[in-house]
Amino acid sequence: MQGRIVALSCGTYSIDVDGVIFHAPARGIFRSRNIKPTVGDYVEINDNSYIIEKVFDRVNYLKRPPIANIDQMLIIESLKEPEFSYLLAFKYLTYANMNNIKAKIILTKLDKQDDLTLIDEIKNTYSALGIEVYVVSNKTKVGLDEIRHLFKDHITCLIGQSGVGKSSLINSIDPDYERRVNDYSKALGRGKHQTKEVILLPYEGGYIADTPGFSSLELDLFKEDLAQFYPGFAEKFTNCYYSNCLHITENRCTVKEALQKGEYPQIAYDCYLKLSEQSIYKNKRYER
Ligand SMILES: Nc1nc2c(ncn2[C@@H]2O[C@H](COP(=O)(O)OP(=O)(O)OP(=O)(O)O)[C@@H](O)[C@H]2O)c(=O)[nH]1
Ligand SMILES: [Mg+2]
Ligand SMILES: [Zn+2]
Repeated sequence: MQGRIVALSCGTYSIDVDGVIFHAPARGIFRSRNIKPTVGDYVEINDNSYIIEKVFDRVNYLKRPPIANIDQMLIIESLKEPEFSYLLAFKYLTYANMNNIKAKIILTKLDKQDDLTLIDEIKNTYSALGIEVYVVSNKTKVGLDEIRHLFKDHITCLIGQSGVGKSSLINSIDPDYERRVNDYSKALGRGKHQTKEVILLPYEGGYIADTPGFSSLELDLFKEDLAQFYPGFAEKFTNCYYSNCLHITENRCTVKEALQKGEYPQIAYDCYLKLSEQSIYKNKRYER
């Protein structure tokens, strides 16, 4: 029989076969072939031994958080505790583009943020790049009705640092899930890493993946990947004069031309410069 891995705990996989959950280990052979069945994988289970025998080809695979076959990423950022970070949002968006996954942004903790100009600025910046931004409060429940439709028939991965309210968001849209949540620690300046494992929860004909939060430092992107996959760069990149253009010091760069004409948001470009500066070259040949 065939099904989808929805959880992995202590070496045992939970597999959803037409709505019934089976628990199964993986065949030892996978390790030697360097295949590690992952949450999201579509697999074949032996009807007698209940062991996972085959992992079907993946549409995509993320190393961080470990998950396969998702068709949308919802980037979760809180407006306060922790503060909204453009850098992090742009990093996640680049990561989504690299993996050919559509992404949208959900801002949480609206109840904690009085600065509506910040929300407008965030919305304007991303709408100029064709990226949708939704604003919710898991406390007052404002904005939740506007996001429910996003999940229908999709396999959605929630991604964002610890404490932003990923698990809270799942509880808000379906209180039956009772996902455990933990306080944001003001002393530590971050969440307390409540969610430890990736899990797929069935919702509206699809699944929502709750995932452990991780910080910006734990997601490494190379300079070349940023230059190619940064939001809004894809179409322009191919038209730059240099095929390995980093859109920084080069002449005849279509990204910089768009920026000068006001067609590319300055905030986005400033974050690009910072992210590029923080990252290293994939190809040593280009080091200058
Ligand atoms: N005021 C307010 N608090 C919220 C909101 N959303 C989440 N929280 C609180 O933020 C804290 C962290 O929420 P979690 O849902 O555990 O965050 P998470 O993103 O799942 O964190 P990890 O599992 O550690 O990655 C909890 O104390 C929640 O009650 C919101 O919209 N408003
Ligand atoms: Mg969580
Ligand atoms: Zn360029």
